[in-house]
Amino acid sequence: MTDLSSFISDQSFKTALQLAAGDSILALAAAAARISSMIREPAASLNFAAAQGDTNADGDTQKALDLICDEIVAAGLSSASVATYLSEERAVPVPINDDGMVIVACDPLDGSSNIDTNLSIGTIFSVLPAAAGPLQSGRNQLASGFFVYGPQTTLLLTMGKGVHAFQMDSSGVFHLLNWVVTIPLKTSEFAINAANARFWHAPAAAYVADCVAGAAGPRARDFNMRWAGSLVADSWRIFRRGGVFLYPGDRRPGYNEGRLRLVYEAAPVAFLVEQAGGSATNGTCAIMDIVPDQLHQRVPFLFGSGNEIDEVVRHHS
Ligand code: FDP
Repeated sequence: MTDLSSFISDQSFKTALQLAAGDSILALAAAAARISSMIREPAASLNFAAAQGDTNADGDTQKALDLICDEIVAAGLSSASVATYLSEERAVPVPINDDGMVIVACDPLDGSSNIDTNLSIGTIFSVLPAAAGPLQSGRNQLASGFFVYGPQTTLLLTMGKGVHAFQMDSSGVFHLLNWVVTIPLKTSEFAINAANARFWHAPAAAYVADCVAGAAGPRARDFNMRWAGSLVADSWRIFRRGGVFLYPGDRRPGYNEGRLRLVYEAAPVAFLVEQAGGSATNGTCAIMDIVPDQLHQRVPFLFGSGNEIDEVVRHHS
């Protein structure tokens, strides 16, 4: 089986930027292996879920594990050609190496409200050229991916030539899976936090109403709903069997632009989604085309099977 290190060597990267991106992916994989083994330690999980009393730049309460994972990722990146680390847990960009070639943007622990429920959590990352500064369009990404710490520890990775899936073995090595990662165009499964239905704007409300109406409604078929409440878990399922994920903006205070962060959540997942043949939008614009104004800005995030995202976009136009 091909391991991640051989897989990256096999890409025959030539430019310093490509080599730096490859090194940063290996550094992230080493950090993910550490995180994965740490969260499997007995008796630790409840402490990991303890709130630290602080909030991050976006107002979320930080858990102990959020901060530990952030430290592990930042420390791991110091050995790679990384100029700057952008993290959900840090208010401002963190300089790493003066001569680093790339920026790594990261949500070190996505789905942290699931830590003490033994559901999948993960680490999301985006690798960007350092020369263009911290606020760049997702189209500039050299690589992106996410690790899932679930029943298996896995990685979905793109470097702009399709999406590749890896699974970690017991010694912390990631092995390439024999899986052509493509998101089917058609699906009958959607994911949204339906508890917010009364706050949704008309396009999301209308799309979901059509799905819920099922065979008797305008879509003329029955739909199923899944919501893990962990972006990495919901995303993995969509890469595996199709579906749509919707976190639209809504009328709750602070949720005008939804909940998910553009730079280190939506853009890296959108890069994977497009590379797997799916679509990712804020309703009117491809996520990959949005240039951030701020490091921690939120974005309505609607992605998944192409035909359904077309339908979602139709409701926005
Ligand atoms: P979490 O706050 O637990 O880290 O990234 C934010 C996120 O989880 C996503 O993983 C998840 O999709 C979403 O928030 C869940 O939001 P709701 O609790 O509003 O459903």
